[in-house]
Formats: sequence, structure tokens, C-alpha cells
Amino acid sequence: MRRLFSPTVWLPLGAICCLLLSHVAPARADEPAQAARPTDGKVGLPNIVYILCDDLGYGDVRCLNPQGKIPTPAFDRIAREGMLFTDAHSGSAVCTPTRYGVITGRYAWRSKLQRGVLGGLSPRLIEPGRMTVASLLKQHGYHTACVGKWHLGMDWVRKPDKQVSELSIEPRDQVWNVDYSQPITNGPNAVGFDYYYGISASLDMVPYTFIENDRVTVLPTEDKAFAMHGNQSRGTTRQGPTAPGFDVDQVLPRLTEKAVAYIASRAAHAREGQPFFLYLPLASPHTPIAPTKPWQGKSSLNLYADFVMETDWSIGQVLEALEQHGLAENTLVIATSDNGCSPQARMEELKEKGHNPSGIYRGHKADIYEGGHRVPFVVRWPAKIKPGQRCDQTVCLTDLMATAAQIVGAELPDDAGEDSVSLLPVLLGETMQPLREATVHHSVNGSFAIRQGKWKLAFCPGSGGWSFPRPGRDSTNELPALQLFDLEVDPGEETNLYDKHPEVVRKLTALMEKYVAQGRSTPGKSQANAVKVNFRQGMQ
Ligand SMILES: [Ca+2]
Repeated sequence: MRRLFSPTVWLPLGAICCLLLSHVAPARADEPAQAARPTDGKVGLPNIVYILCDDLGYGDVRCLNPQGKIPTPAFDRIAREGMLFTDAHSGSAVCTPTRYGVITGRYAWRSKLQRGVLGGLSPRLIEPGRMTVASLLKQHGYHTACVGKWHLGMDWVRKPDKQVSELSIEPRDQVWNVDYSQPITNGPNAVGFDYYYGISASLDMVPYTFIENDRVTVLPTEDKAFAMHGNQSRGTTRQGPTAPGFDVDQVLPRLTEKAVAYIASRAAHAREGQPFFLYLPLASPHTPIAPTKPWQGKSSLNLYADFVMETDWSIGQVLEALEQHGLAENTLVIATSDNGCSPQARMEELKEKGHNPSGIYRGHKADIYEGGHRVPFVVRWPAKIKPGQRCDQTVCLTDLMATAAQIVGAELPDDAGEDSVSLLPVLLGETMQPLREATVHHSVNGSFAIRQGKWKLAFCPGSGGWSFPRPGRDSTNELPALQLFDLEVDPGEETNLYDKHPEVVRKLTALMEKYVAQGRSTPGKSQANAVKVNFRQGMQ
């Protein structure tokens, strides 16, 4: 028994019990006997809750952007009670590849997906047999759950002779090619999650129905689209299969309710020594921007800002559930975002009101610029992390795998977590030295950049995404094919220094070549990428 609660305390049910627990738990949690010793593997492995917001900008979080105009009390609380990271990056500037990196600890550009994202009907992207954070933790006794937006592909049963897009969003004429009454294979349950509840992909993609483990909870029999901004005149989501009664504004409350219920269902097990891993990829504040009625107008900025507030509220509910069940002390909570803020937030409208969702950084979602992939990242673990810490080292969302491995005392095999570096030494306050040799960024059109210390070298002439200069739309013929920025003096990426520092360009290019050729960016045996990777393809 790893926890010292008296079982009798947990027998009464109902409100009195909750009240009792909320008073009992903090006092108990302070007892030294309960302190976690995660690295010796003997007692007290922590629960891990990983909350991934969708398209939440670096500047949308108050603790990282004090000039920001959106209150984010839950994010701020995690930072205040734990550690704030100022230089954290999603593995990609868009959804699917970042999620691949979170779950596998490997850059997604090593997989078959070289640009863009999957659709809601796409087959599995994670290679069969590949270790995931969930399968690793399960091997070490954890109960594992994914609640939220998957967007990493799952195998739907297709109707005879019908197809769905493998590595892109399915077109309208494919959305009924699936037999939704059949069980799904190779979804979250196939890569290490004991339990799954959520939606297949982004909330603006078909099908509009919840999935529990391998089944839709309600058969999508209607053909609908939803307003992107609370008003049909501002565009709609992709039209397609919809479960009767499904509405997009229910999704955040439902995921919150399910996450809280999961924590409640695992609380007794966790206290008795079986920890849990809850991966909670929220579908917000991504489009459709759909805060529920009570949140509409709350920010006095716009609907997106209201949705950010409701998303932060959801995180607050998770924190509260951990406290209510006496689990807060030895639970590692990470809250972050899968990429930068989307222009769908109406960034110009927000900037006019004094709020920049990218903070001081250039660009936004989809870009190779910082606004594409520098994301909020806050971590709390009262048993191990001192409150009020700040880390300015470059870290990457692929780092969860190695961090989890070190926590459980496991050594990763050569063919797992190839781009993952443990954050544990920083979290424990053992070092503030750079953890990562360098970090690779990837944009929606498949452009690359590599970052080491203050230097960032982008292998493309423009944004590689959706901001100016936008590939395919704005002319980049006159621009250098490389962009080198000194982020220390130029965090806004305004001055291209590629011709002033050829030695830096040479060094970072060589490092990029090595990372591609070796199939990894960490020490270990070389691995194969799924396809031939051309990191210069954005330069053409
Ligand atoms: Ca996203």
C-alpha cells in the first residue's frame, strides 16, 4: 500500500464524503511518508494528467503574457504552484503531427505524414508495435485513459468498395463511406489506452458523434454542419454524419465531465498504489468556436476569448477533482497546447482590443515562425516540484515519453521515443542547463526549422504556413531560401541573418542532416524513418 489513508474514510458516499475529503486530503498529503520517490521505482509513482488544448496561443495564457486580456486562472494556478516553461514547442504547427509526437516521443515527420493533418475517417497513423507513452505506462502498472480529441487516425469499417483519405482530410464525397454501426479498430485502445472517450478528430471534421472505446455512442444518421463562430453566416464546419442531438457546444462540458468522472473512478485505486495516466486532449479553443451560453460574452473581447476562458475553466475542474479525491499532491499535471493560435480566433479583432494570442511572437498556427509552435506549458507536481518555478530552456512536446520513462525508472528501447528528452531533472530542480541538443520545428506545408540555443534556422523562405509570406499565395521568389534568426535579440523574427553567420547555417544544417539520417535526435542506435525525408523541400 503506497498511500496511508484509512479505508474507512472512503466508505461514506455523497456530498458529506466530498466535504470530508476536501478537508482531510491536504493535511494527509503533507505527511512525509507519502512523498513520491518516482526515480527509485519502489513507492509513490505519480498519477500523470496531460491536458492538451487545441490551438491555444502562447499569448492567450496570462502567466506567459501579462499584457494578455483573457483571464486564465487555472493555467496561472498550475504555474504558480509548479513550473512555468517559457520556451516550449509543439513538435509541429498543426494538430495531428504534434499529437503523434506527444504520444510516441518521435517527430511526426519521421512517420508517413509529411505535411498537413489527418481527417476524422483516416486510418491509424501510429505504426503497429511502436511504443507509446500509454503502452509504456501500462507496462509499469498504470491504468491509462484518453479522453478527448484523438486525431491520430483509427480504422473504421468502410462500406464495400469505398475509400477514405489516408493522410489528409476526407472530401465531402467520402463522409458516408464508413459503416458507423461497426466497431472501430486500431484507435486509442490499440496503442495502450485502457479507456477512450472522445471524438475522432477536430470538432470541425466528421463524424459528429462521441466514441467510447471502439464504438460510436450514438449512430450518426443525420447530415449536418455547424456554425464555425456561433453564426452560420461566418462559415460552417464540414458537412457530414451527425448523431441526433449532438451539438458542438456540448463537447467541452462532456469531455470535462468524463475526465472528472475518470479521476473519481480511479481515485481509490490510485490511493492504493495503482496510478493512472489521463491524456486529455481538449477540442477547444479550436473551431467551431462554441462556448456554452453561460460563457458567451464573458471575456468582453470576442467569442474565441470566451472559449479560451471556458477551456481554462475545464482545466480548473480537473484540478478540483484531483483535490477532492486527495490526489493533487502526487499527480503530475501538465497543461499545454498542440500548436499556436489559429487566425480563426480573429486575431486582428483581438489585437485591436489589446490582446495578441501569439504574444510577442511572429505568426500563428501552421507557421514555422514562433507563433506556430511556441506554446503555453505549465507543470505542477506538489510532491516534487517547488512552487513558483520558471524554466527558460527549450523543450518539446515530444519530451513526455522520456519524462514518463524516467519517472517509472524504465530505459527506452532504441526504437522508441527517438526525439524525446526527459524533463525530470529540470522538474526536480536538479539542473537548469539545456536539456535538448537542438529542437526541430515543422510547419503545415512540411517546412523545417532547427533551433539550438538562441539560433533558429528555417529551411524555407516564408512562413511555411498561413501567415505572410504564405507559400503558394505570396511571392517568395525574391526572398532567401533560408532564414536565420537570433531569438535572443530578435524574438519577433524580423531580421534574417543567414548571410551574416554562414558558420551557424553550416553547423545547424549539418545537425539537421544528422537528425534526418539517423532517424533520431537523441543518443541511441540509428532508426529508419517511414519515408524518405527531405528537410529542404520547403526551400523550393
Ligand atoms: Ca490544433
